[in-house]
Amino acid sequence: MSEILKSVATRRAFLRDSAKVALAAGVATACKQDASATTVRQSVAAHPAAAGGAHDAAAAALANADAMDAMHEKSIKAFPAKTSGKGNQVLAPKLDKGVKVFELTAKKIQWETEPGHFVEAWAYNNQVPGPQIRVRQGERVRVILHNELPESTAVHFHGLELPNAMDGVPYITQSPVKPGQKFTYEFVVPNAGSHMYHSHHDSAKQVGLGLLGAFIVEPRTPTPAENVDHDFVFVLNDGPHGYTFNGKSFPATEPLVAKLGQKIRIRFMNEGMMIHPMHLHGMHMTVIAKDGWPLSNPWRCDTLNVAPGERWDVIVSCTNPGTWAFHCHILPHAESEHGMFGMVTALVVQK
Ligand SMILES: [Cu+2]
Repeated sequence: MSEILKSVATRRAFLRDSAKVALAAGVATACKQDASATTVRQSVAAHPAAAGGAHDAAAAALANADAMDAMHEKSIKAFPAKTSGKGNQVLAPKLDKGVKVFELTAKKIQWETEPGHFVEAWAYNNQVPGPQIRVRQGERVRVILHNELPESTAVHFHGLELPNAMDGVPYITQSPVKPGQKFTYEFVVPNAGSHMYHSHHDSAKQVGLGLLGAFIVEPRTPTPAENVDHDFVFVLNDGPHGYTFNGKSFPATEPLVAKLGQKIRIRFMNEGMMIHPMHLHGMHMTVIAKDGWPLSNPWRCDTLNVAPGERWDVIVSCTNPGTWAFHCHILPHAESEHGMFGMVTALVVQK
């Protein structure tokens, strides 16, 4: 026993005097007493080192934060980033004896969703979303579809209560429109509201790749909702092009710009396969229509869930100046450790 204690004391003295801390590991043995000696030595030796370690950890955390913040700042500073191609452009009809004629050509193109990021798109008239069709309730409309795709296709007018033969669903209401063929849809526009048109053939692929667009029907008799300063269409998608607003991902999404005191209308349309709770900072939204149908009791919210196929119309009174984040609140659709991306834009209320 005394031999052991002596040995420990000797070791303690040695370790205290030793400038070479690294030796401690080699000195430790299987003996309990040796282990406690090592513990004492370690607590003595570790004390000055601990302060330095904390310093290093804080410096490393700061360096990490700086690197991550720089990526976030870069993506936000790039907004609104320029890309080639713009979707949802209003298509002017040709008039044929009182009929409004719209021609849609479906074909494969390259589409830039964010700077430098090109994807294969299947598009109407070389844009994603396809051109915006805007008509009035009761007008006669002809839509001529030209298929230049490598697959059959068809156009469904989503939300319009059309005669059956015009509903655009292959093998339910018509034959598929084969590559190289065309098909003519013609009808009197029955119901007003925010509607859509899209492929209804191999649609998980074709709509995901861009065969979609807004079909907006102004009511026969304008309502107070039509009396706004800006009317924005917001088509959401989440297919192979990523998380997009009107065919673009942040920072290439377009900001909504209004002046203080103005009233804006936003028409959300979800052409994707997931829900997207749209969240506006700084001001609330007043929901005025669902799937084109005016609500008898408009209600307010700041987060509006938009499910696949749904359209929601909201009014925002721009009472709060500034640049306000406006994004999908399923956060992996909007932000990563590299910064914001996908379903993010801003409402800019200018003084
Ligand atoms: Cu989302």
